[in-house]
Amino acid sequence: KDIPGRHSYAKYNNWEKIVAWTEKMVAKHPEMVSRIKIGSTVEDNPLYVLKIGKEDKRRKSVFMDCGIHAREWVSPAFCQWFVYQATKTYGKNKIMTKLLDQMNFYVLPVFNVDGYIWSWTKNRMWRKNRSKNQNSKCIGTDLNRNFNALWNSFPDTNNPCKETYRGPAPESEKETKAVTDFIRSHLKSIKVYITFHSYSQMLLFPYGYTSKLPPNHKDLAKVAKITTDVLSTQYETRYIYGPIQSTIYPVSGSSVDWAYDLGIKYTFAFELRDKGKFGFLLPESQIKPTCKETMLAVKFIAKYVLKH
Ligand code: ING
Ligand code: ZN
Repeated sequence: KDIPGRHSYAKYNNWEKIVAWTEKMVAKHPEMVSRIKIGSTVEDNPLYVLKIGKEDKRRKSVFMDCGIHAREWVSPAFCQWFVYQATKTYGKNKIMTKLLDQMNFYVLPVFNVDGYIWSWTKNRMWRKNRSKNQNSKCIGTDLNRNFNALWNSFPDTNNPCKETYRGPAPESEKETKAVTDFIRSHLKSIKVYITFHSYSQMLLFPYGYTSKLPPNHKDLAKVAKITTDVLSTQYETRYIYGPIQSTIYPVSGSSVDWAYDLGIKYTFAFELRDKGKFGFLLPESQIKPTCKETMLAVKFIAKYVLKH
């Protein structure tokens, strides 16, 4: 299972391996998995979403993205694990079977493909995408500041040399535009949006751009509480949860706030392991444990929304 040079769920896989893996998943489960090219990146790499579930337009669906920030490698690892486990346990695990019988999952395993490649080849700590900026030598936009959610309201994001540069306009980046177009065109079915970051062990929900609480705050807080409890049942990993602004920091232009304001009532961001000991450089030995506990959490959220 863990052969050197091959794709492995217990290892970090480079972009080339992830692409080959998407093909393999479709070939292995043609009745359940399909690959949709939702756009391409600045450097002309494809943006692939894997759709898991059976064809049915009326279904509810969950949209998940991983790897919006290049260096957060455990995040794409989770998206791969999710697809693998979903297909493997369908028909065996009661909850997964029920979920896939009634919902579709759209999984974008790597959102920021160019940045991910850069973090593998040139700079392990790269965060942004790789687009050129006018009148600046600095490269890249922070895709999680590039969404149309009170975009540019915090002044620290308008310097192209900063890690949190918001880009020249909302959805200025090809990657952001591909994802927002896809979500808008599937909005009828998408009931849950989840984005995966690392690290900090937090479960975050709107808002980041204001200290105001969203209309269904109580419900979100309840779901988040149970979700973090469920997550901790696997290895006793502790997560904190709460609105982005008061739990982590004020952020404008984030994907979670954008998806929420678009009308998706359940939008969450996971900050996966750890709490800073290894940070972005989470050892490969922690990939599987991280994925297993996170899987429980995601299944709970999906199950909850299916019922409500
Ligand atoms: N943290 C996130 C960031 O973009 C976050 C925190 C998540 C903010 C979701 C807003 C919405 O700053 C990391 N580590 O990237
Ligand atoms: Zn991040």
